[in-house]
Amino acid sequence: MSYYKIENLEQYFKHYNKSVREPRKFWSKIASENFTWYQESEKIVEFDMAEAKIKWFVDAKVNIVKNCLDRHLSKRGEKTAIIFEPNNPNDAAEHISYNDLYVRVAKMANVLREQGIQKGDRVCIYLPMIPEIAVSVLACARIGAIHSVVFAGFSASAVAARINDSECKMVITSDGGFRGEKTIDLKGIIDDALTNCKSVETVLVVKRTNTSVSMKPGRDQWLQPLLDTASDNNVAEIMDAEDPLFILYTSGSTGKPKGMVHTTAGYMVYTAYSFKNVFNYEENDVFWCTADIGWITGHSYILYGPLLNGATTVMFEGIPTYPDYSRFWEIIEKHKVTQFYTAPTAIRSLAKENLEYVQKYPLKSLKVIGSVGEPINEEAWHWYNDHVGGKRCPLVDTWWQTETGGILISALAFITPTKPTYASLPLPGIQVVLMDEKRNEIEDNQVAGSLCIKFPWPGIARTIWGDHHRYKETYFSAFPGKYFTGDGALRDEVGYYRITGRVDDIIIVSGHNLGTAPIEDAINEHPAVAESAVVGFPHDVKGNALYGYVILKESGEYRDRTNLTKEINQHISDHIGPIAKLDKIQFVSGLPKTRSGKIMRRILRKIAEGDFSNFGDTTTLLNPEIVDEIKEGKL
Ligand code: 6R9
Repeated sequence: MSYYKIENLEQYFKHYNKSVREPRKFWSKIASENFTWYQESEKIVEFDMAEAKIKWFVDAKVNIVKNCLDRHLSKRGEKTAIIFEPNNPNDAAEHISYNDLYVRVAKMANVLREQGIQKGDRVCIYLPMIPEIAVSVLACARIGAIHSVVFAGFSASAVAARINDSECKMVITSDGGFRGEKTIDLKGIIDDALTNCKSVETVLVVKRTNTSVSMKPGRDQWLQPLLDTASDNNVAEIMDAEDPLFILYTSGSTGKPKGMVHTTAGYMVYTAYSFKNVFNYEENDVFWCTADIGWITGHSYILYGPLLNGATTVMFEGIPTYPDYSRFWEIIEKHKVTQFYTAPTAIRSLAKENLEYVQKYPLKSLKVIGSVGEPINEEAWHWYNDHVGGKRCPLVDTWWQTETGGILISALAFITPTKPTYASLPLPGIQVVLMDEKRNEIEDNQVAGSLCIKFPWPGIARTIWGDHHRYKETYFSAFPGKYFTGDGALRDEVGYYRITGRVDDIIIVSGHNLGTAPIEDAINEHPAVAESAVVGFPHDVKGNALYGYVILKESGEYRDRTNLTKEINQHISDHIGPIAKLDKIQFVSGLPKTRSGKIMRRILRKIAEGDFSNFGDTTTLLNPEIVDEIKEGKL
C-alpha cells in the first residue's frame, strides 16, 4: 500500500494512526517511493525536543531541484511548469515548460557558480513576482546555496537587517517591479540597504521595468548578459538531508526578525505530500496560489510543493484590484485554474465590491478553493464558498506557519467534510495537543488552549539562523517537550480544530505576521516619542489593524499632532515597510504597567476594540488611574 495519496476518510484515519504508531515506517515509505535520492535514509528521524534538535531522513543524500525538475523531463518535459501572468493584463502570459524551466535554472546555477557562489553561501533574493524569482530560488537550491527571499515590500533598513543577519554574499534584484499602476524602485531600495551591508560582494540585476538605475562598478551586474553566455549543462550539488535549503525571516516578539532555517529532505517530503493531499492534486490540474514568493506560502505552494509533484503552477505579478476587482476571477477563467489558494484578507476586500465582478465569470474550471494566513471569518467563508466555489468546491482552510514548512491542520479536499471557521483535522504525522495554563493537556472539547505539536514532522524548521538558543526558547520552552505554535485553538466534539488567533505579541494584519516590538522600536525612534505600545483591533478587510498608544516627550516642539501621526507612520514605513503602518494613533500620558514594568496589553487591546467592559484584574497595575484617562481619550 502506498501512503502518498489518501483516497477517502477511512484511509485518512488509517494513515493518521499509522503515522502516530510508526512514524518512521510511515515517512520512510513515502520518502522512498516518491522521490529520487542519491542515498536513502535508514534512521529516518532523530530528535531531542528538550534541546530542540530535530533531524529527518538522517544521512540521506538528495537534491531538491533534481526532484522538482530533472526527474520530470522524460515524462513531462513539454508540460507547462509555470504560467506567468504579468501585472498588465494586456501583456501576454508566459508558459514555461519543464524543459524550459530546467534550462533556465541550469544557466542561472552556472552564473551563480561563476560569480563565486558555493554550497552553503547565502543569497538574498529581492525580486517581484516574475519568473526570475522562481529561477533564482531553484538555481540556489540546485548548487546548495541557501536562499533568503525577502519580500519586495520591505524597506531598505528591513532588507539590510536580514542581509546582515545571515551575511548574504550576493543579492539578486531587479531595476523595479510593477504593482497595479505603480512602479516600485527595487534597485534603489537595495542601493540604500547595501550602504550598511559588508558581506555583499555581488548584485545581479534583472531588467523588468526599464527604469534607469545606478550600477556600482565591481559590485552590480545586469543578469541577462551573464545568462546569455552561460552553459545549460549544470551538475547539481549532492546535499545532505539536513543541509539548509533556505532561510526565511518571520516576525518575532522581540525586535530582531527570526531567520527560520528549513533543511532539504524533510521540507521536500512534507511540502510535496501536503500539496498532493490537501488540494487533491491530479495530473493536468492548474494550481494557483496568490501569495508572494517572499512568504512561506509562496515557497511551499507556488514553487516547491507543485513542482515536486510535476504540477502546473500559476505565478501572478500583480494585485487583485488591478485593473479592476475582477482580476483574480479573470485569471482563473483565462488559465482554467483548478485549485485556487488565497488569503481571507483578499476575499474580504473583494467581497466588499459589487457582486458582478465575480459573477461575470462562471469559474467552472475550479475544483478546490483554499484559504491561508489568518482565521477566515464566517461571512468571508460563505462569500468565498458561494460566489467563487459555486457551493460545489471544497473550501480548505489551511492552518500552518513559516516555522512549520507546510500545512499542518486542514481539510483534505473531497475527503474531509468542511465546517466554516474550522481548519478541521491534522494531517497524518501531525500530533496536535491543546495545553492549559498549568501546562496540562486539555482533554475536553470546546475549551480554548495553546496549540502545540508533540512529535516532530519532516517540514518543521530546524533552528533560527545563528541563534539556536532563541529557537529553543521561543518554540520549545513554554511547554517542555512540545513545539508551541503561538496560536490558541479549540477542538469540537469530532476533533476538529478551530484556530482562535495568536496568544503572543504577534499581530496578523492582512495575513502578514507583525511583531509589536519592532513596530514599537520604529515609533520610538521618532525624536518626539518617549514610549509606545502597539496592539491589534478588528478590521473588516485586514482582519486586524494596528492601534498605537504613544507617549510624547515633555518638550513642546511637537504640538502639531496631524503631522506627528504622519511622521510616525513614515518612520514605520522606513524601518519595516508600509504594511506595518498604524491605522490609529492615540497620544497618552502613560501606559498601564504591571509592577514588574510589563505593559498590560490586554487592557490596551480592549480599549482599542472599544470594549470598555470588564478589564479583568487591574490591581496588579502600578498606575491604575491611567486606564480611565486612556478610555476617555478614546471616547
Ligand atoms: C502560512 C502562514 C503564521 C500564523 C499562524 C496563525 C496564522 C495562518 C491560518 C492562521 C487561522 C488559518 N494563520 N493560517 N490562522 N487559520 N488557516 O500564514 O505563515 O506568515 O508564518 O503566519 O498565521 O496565527 O501562527 P506565517
